[in-house]
Amino acid sequence: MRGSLIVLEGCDRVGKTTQCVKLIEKIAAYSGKASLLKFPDRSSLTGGLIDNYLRNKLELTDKVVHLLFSANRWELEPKMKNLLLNGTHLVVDRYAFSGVAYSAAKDGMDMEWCRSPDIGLPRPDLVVYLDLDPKSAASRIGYGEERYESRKFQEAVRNNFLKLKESYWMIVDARKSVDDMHEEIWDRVRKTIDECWKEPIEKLWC
Ligand code: DGP
Repeated sequence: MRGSLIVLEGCDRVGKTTQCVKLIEKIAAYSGKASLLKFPDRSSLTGGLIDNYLRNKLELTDKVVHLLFSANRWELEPKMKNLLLNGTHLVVDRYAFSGVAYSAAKDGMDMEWCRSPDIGLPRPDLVVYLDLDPKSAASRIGYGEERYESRKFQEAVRNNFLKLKESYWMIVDARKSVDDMHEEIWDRVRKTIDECWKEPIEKLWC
């Protein structure tokens, strides 16, 4: 039985990482093998460049940085596939949807162009999108430390995310308490785990 691929998405400071940690514990207790991945993976070669870019220590053109983020995901594609085929459930903190939503929020960046380098990555069985008004997110601890954390930019990112919504997405109101959100997410994730092993891993945007 293959594992399920669960992706958490959303703008900055909406609480994705907290939900990922709670979810991974729950999945591990429910069905054994579970792994948490995070994009960008700042530990790889491309991840080091991305980290410097996000902390405003390196300037790169928009198209170059977009392709770097995508390469950062492709670097982990063989590992993701192996884990899924070995029956490990994956919880992924950000994925190709962030790639499109953030890059296409920049002037002169076309959404279809932004989508193309990630075509063919493993398609998630479920995308959990945490939705929060950027005004509320801006009041959360640590906001504004990195490159993309400005209200206007986050508004554009949020609009883009909502354009990317597909049948395998669930939208969660991130104004709810951590525990209420977790319960809502877990209910859907459990159903996904129970169902998706019957289907092959699909390819994203193919
Ligand atoms: P995080 O480590 O989750 O705070 O993400 C770092 C920042 O990078 C965050 O502002 C979202 C942004 N980001 C994540 N993935 C991508 C991507 O593929 N492309 C672009 N342009 N930005 C991304």
